[in-house]
Amino acid sequence: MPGLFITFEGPEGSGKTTQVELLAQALASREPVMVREPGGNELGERIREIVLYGAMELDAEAEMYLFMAARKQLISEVIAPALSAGQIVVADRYHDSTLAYQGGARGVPTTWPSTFPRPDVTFLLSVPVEHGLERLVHAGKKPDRVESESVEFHHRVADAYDRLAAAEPKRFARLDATGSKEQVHLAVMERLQPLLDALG
Ligand code: Z5A
Repeated sequence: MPGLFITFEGPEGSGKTTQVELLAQALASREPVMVREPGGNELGERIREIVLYGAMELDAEAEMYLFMAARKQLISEVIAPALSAGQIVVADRYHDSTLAYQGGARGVPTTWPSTFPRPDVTFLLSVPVEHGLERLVHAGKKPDRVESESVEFHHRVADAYDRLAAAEPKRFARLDATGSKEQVHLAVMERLQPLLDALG
């Protein structure tokens, strides 16, 4: 697909939302389309309520399908049309989150559906698990259902991300996210510059 598809991934508190916001400012003149998962449209926001804040016990595979259903709707409504029109799309989490959380950490068999566009570049923001969780405590964020999982769970997520990045070194840019927000942003822009130049 034409356009440029950029995704941000990483464990809790790795700074994805912060970097997405800095990138949105840097790319403002190109009017990028910004999305977050789960969410970004009506179905996604409703599923977000169920998977992150619902009180019901969710089967792990059912949880995976809910995340993926929200994603497919977002792809159809927003991501695919924007990429076809040559726009830049920036996503705060995408299918690698399902591969890392539901696949790597919960052990559900996962695949990449052929109808889900592959990102041109995926930034994996890497911070030690405990460091990321501490950031969220300091920020006063109330933990959701997934964030409330054990530290071991979050280590399995981080390990799964590392395996995904190692398997696709061309797509993934693994960045040390323990530096300042500005340092990480500079590294993001450095990696993106050739792709932005090619886009014109
Ligand atoms: N999930 C899933 O299981 N399967 C899926 O397919 C999908 C998602 C799509 C979404 O939660 C949850 O859904 C997520 C995975 C699961 N849950 N868990 N666990 P969310 O949307 O509510 O939040 P999140 O995506 O997990 O984001 P986060 O971890 O809460 O935060 P973040 O976006 O990585 O970080 P941040 O908000 O930019 O920064 C956190 C704090 O750190 C904040 O105070 C910043 O000011 C500070 N910060 C950021 N960068 C820095 C640097 N460089 N230095 C110092 N401080 C910093």
